[in-house]
Amino acid sequence: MLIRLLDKAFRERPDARRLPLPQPPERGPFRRGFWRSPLRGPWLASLLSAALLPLIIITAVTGFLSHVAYETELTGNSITGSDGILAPVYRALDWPAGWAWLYAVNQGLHIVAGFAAAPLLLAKLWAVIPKLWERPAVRSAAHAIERLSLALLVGGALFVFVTGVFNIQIYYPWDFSFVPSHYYASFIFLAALAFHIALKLPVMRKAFRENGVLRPLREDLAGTRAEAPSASESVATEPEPATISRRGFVAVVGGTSVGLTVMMAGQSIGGPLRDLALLAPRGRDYGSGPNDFQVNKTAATAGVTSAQTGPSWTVEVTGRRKETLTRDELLAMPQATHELPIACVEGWSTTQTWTGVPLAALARLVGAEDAEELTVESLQEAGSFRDASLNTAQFSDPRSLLALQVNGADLSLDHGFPARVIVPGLPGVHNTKWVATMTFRSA
Ligand SMILES: Nc1nc2c(c(=O)[nH]1)N[C@H]1C(S)=C(S)[C@@H](COP(=O)(O)O)O[C@H]1N2
Ligand SMILES: [Mo]
Repeated sequence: MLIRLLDKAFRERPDARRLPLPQPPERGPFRRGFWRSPLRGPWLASLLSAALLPLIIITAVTGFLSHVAYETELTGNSITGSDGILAPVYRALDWPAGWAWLYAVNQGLHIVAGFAAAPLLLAKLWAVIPKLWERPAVRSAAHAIERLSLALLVGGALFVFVTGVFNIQIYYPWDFSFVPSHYYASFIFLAALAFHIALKLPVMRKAFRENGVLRPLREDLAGTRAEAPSASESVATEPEPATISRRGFVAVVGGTSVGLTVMMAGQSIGGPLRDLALLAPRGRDYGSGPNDFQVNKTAATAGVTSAQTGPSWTVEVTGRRKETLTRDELLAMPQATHELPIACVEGWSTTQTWTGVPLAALARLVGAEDAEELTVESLQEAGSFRDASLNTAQFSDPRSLLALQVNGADLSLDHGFPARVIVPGLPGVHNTKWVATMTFRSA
């Protein structure tokens, strides 16, 4: 409606009545005849979009929830802020202190759905690529707005996907920081997507009405013909004979998506499925014995040496009082054992049996049961790992531990020896390894 009005205004302005200038013949990809695949057209684009949408919704919702769990000091933000539209959801779930496995499931879904969407997204871009080269580049005001929204849509989609994958690989060939850019780019992407859906829903309806939703999948190779060129600029005007049927194309793209789903799910679900996680960036072997499970950053990578973690190690716990405890003193306190997952933002998780001193007992030790915040610092060089910050519900949960042992053995150096934090339901990043200081603060 708005678009139609704009379009009309544009056309009715007197200076918009241009003289027909002689146009040079279009060349290369700008010539519509350059694009020859008979598969391209509104039906294929619509089918891929219909498959993409639920995956994008899952990725978006879990992404916002992950942001809630990750940034424990939420600032004013209308989606994930403490008064944001998602606030009732995580309050109802009693997240993060509630269900221990919640973040593992959330982040598993985020990464699996994101990866599953990738082949569909690339196929969709392939299906509509002639539009990128469309000439004239701008036909009307409406066309200009649509193309601008497409630039934001495609740019946003590629940006969130590429930064997400690079983050999993802990590879940062850029100068901006991942969390805010991935987060804010998703707003641009989703806004452009909402606009795109509103604009294209009629096109999709028409494509499905005219071709049937699944009917073109019944055509064999010989029966594969281009749609009517009038249906869209993406349809070839001079199609070549098909080299793959539509169902063949859909099977390859869908198969790739399912394959990625299985591989990415392997590392979140774990157990025997972990062996399928062929693309897992952290590999699939982590040594042997009770400490044989995924390591995010090794002690060597973090620059933590055995001199720092030797017999002279102590942890400094500060509240109303200050206590300095050796590892033996911690072991002499009452120990608790809980089975809890480490659920990394990268999508992998691993559930182990942890033994150590409840954080609540340490709070009591320094007279800080009523503190509002616990900040945990690592031995790791300042600045190279952010301090974990836990709220009252999180550090008072009886399952929250300063863990000393895992699966009945002492922690290995890579898993945070002499002591590390383990809390239920939070992203792995809050489970600080090689703990040096713990500070309870009141408002
Ligand atoms: N000091 C320190 N603690 C840390 C990290 C780190 O890099 N340095 N990584 C965090 C992240 S992102 C995760 S997912 C978990 C991984 O724990 P693991 O290596 O024992 O599996 O540790 C957390 N604790
Ligand atoms: Mo992590």
